[in-house]
Parts: sequence; structure tokens; C-alpha cells
Amino acid sequence: SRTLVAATAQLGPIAREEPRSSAVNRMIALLEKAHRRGAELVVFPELALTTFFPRWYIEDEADLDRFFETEMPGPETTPLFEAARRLGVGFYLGYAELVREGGVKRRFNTSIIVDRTGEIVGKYRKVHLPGHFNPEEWRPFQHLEKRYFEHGDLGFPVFDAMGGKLGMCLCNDRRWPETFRVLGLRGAELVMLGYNTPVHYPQAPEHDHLQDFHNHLSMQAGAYANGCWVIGTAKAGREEGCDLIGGSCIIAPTGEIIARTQGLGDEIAVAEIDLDRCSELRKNVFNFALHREPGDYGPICDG
Ligand code: CDT
Repeated sequence: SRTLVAATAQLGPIAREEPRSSAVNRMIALLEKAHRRGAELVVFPELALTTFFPRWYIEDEADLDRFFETEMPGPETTPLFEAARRLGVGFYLGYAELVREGGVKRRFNTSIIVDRTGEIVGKYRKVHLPGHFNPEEWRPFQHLEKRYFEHGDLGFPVFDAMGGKLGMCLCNDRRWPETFRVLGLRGAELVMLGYNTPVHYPQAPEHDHLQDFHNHLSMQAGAYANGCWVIGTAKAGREEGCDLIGGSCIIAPTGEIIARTQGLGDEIAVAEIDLDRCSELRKNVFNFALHREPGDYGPICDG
């Protein structure tokens, strides 16, 4: 068996004016707690360094830029990388990325894998950007990911790290079976993802009571149908008046949730995961080579 002790490290709300140093200190505290419980890999949320700023229409470019990282690690995030190195713990981190290419600003909703030595060994840029481009006044809060981020240009890569094959995605990506399937076809044994999911969905409020169910349904189905582990981590709680779901969890390749957070604040849940358990599915019901029928799946890729 190839076992790894892993943790989901849920964050409670981050205030709009909360400095990076505060979010980083909260994450270091979770990293240390997870380490004390034996964790070797810790999964933080999407946009973990700031409040979920796409809920506002921000017209001033300098105001928007404040929420983005221009280097990773930068001066404010270096302490997190140092803590990881000191403790020998790897981590997944979501953040807003700003790169300048030929004098043009490009913005992505990004996640990275950092290994036990504090080195970045994998990067992903969010593919499925939810929400809308133009501000809509009727909404109680905005969801302007389509305005603030470009479609991720790295696809769904899988990385050899931490003794296994690791894949990443971000929040809305988990609702699309194609995300997990592409990662599964590339042999991912563990898919890590962070999310910021409001309880209230303004376009279909009749689904508000189903947000936790849909969260787990998507991730458990992704784990099972691809025979991989999934760790999903929330930014949770009432953030700037907007309620975000919690339910951060570790899911086995069978689709079972084996550890989960209880509340809506800063909290970890830890489990030992055996990457070799992926074969329970991948050598049997989901033996892709033996049972998949891609010749009949044309419309999935027809666009
Ligand atoms: N961050 C993110 O992708 N959130 C979406 C909210 C619902 S779509 C407006 C999600 O899929 O959870």
C-alpha cells in the first residue's frame, strides 16, 4: 500500500479588509495542527488568501489588483512556504494570479501543489468559470468570475508528487464530470479542490437547500466513477454578509466520505489515504481499457 496522511484545511470567512498576513497566519496554524495529527499533505480552499471578491463589481483596477498575487511565493505568502518546509508538509493552495505578458495583464483563478520541500511542483488554472461578465443589479451579490478571470489555459494536468499522481481543479469544475474524467484518464489517484459556494443561488433559489447535497454528490460521483481519492476544501461561513457552505471532506475511491469538517470556521479533518485503493475500482468496474466505449461518446467532445 502507498499511504499518505492528508488533511482538508477549511477556512472560515475572510473579511474584505483582512490582510494577507492574517489569512496566512490562520493557514499556518491549520498546517501545524494537521502536522501534529500526522498529515503530510494539506488542502486549502479556492482563493484562500482573500475574501471571495467576485461577489462585488470592482471598477477601479487598482482596487481589483489588490486581490491578486503577482508572484508566488511573494513576501506575504513566503511564511506559509517556510512553514511547509519546516514541517515537511505539502499543500494545495488556491489564489488569484496576475501575470504580465508583453505589457498585458492576464488574470487566472489558480491553484498550486507545493511539495514537502516548499517547492511548487504543479499549477492549474480554473477551466469552468461560473457566474456572469456584466454586473446585474437584481442580484443580492454578484458572481463576476467571468469578468475577472480568463479561462484557464493549462487544461487538466496530472503531477507526479507526494508519491502519487495528483490532479487539481477548482470549485465549479467539480460539478462537471468531464473534469474528473480527464484527470482520471490521465491516471490521477488524488484530486484536490478548493471551493467558495454561496448557499444562495440567485437564479434558482429553490435549490438553496440542496447546496451541500450537490457539493458532495459531485465530488463523490467524481471519486467513484474514476476510482480516485478526492479532497474538497471550503471557504465557509458568513463572509461579508454572504453565507458559504462548509462540508469540507476526504472521499475514498468508493465514493464514501471518510472524514469531514463539522462547522463553518477554520477547521481540519484528517484521514489516512491509501493511493493503492484506486485499483479497487480501476481494475474492476471502472477498468477503462476493458470497459470504456469512447466510440459512443462523440457528443461529449463535439462542442
Ligand atoms: N467559486 C465557484 O465556482 N462557485 C460556484 C458558485 C455557483 S455558480 C454561481 C460553485 O459552483 O460552487
